[in-house]
Amino acid sequence: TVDAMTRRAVVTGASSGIGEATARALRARGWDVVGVARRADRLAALEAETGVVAHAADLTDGDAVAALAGWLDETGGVDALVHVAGGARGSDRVEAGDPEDWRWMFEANVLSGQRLVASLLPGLRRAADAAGHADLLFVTSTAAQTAYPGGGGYNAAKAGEAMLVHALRQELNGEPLRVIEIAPGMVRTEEFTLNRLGGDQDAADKLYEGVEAPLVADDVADVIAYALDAPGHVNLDLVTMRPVAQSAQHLLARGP
Ligand code: 8X3
Repeated sequence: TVDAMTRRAVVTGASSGIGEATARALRARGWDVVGVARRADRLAALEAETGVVAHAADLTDGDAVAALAGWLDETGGVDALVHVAGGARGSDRVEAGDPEDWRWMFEANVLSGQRLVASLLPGLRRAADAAGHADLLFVTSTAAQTAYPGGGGYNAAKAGEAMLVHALRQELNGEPLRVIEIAPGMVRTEEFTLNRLGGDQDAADKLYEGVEAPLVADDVADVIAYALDAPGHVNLDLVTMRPVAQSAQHLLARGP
């Protein structure tokens, strides 16, 4: 039986990186967690280890997102949507951008967020009625705030996602629904930069070279958990977080 006091979070992007770390962190703090990603094998391993319930789904598929919402409703509802899935493809100048990369980035970062809101909001509203509040948390990026050469497609997509979040918070004004944005700067995860650079490990390593302590996924997961566990009237609108060595998007201290 589901404990009526236990809150339940859906974490997207749960197969790796910040999403996986967040699923683990919430679980460790007593949340029921549903982990969503495409890679069913990785989710199954996470489920076996942590009790995070695996739900394989492709967020670019509207039917799959609607099915996720239906399944949540039938199995105890949802108190928090934690949308971490997303990412970057390519670091080309705007003039050389690959339209497929750009399309993927808008799908992954902007449209998937809209789909999740459209499908999960009714269930989140029911949870808020029962529990006092419910939450929608989005992991954007400092790339949503400051552009950089080679960032055009990702900057545009993440800024688009951030604007979706800002509009949503205003639309939900007056309802007990918190809309939270966490914007991390340089985080070293296994896959983010590797995916962006088409699997070029050397180039990925170079990006972090000499940076003494980039953020790690657990750092972001801790802040997400804090935001969700904060008293229900407290909304962390926007948390921008960077490693100390990165005092601005372009000001990165590198050691020898
Ligand atoms: C990733 C941060 O600085 O690589 O979201 O764009 S950055």
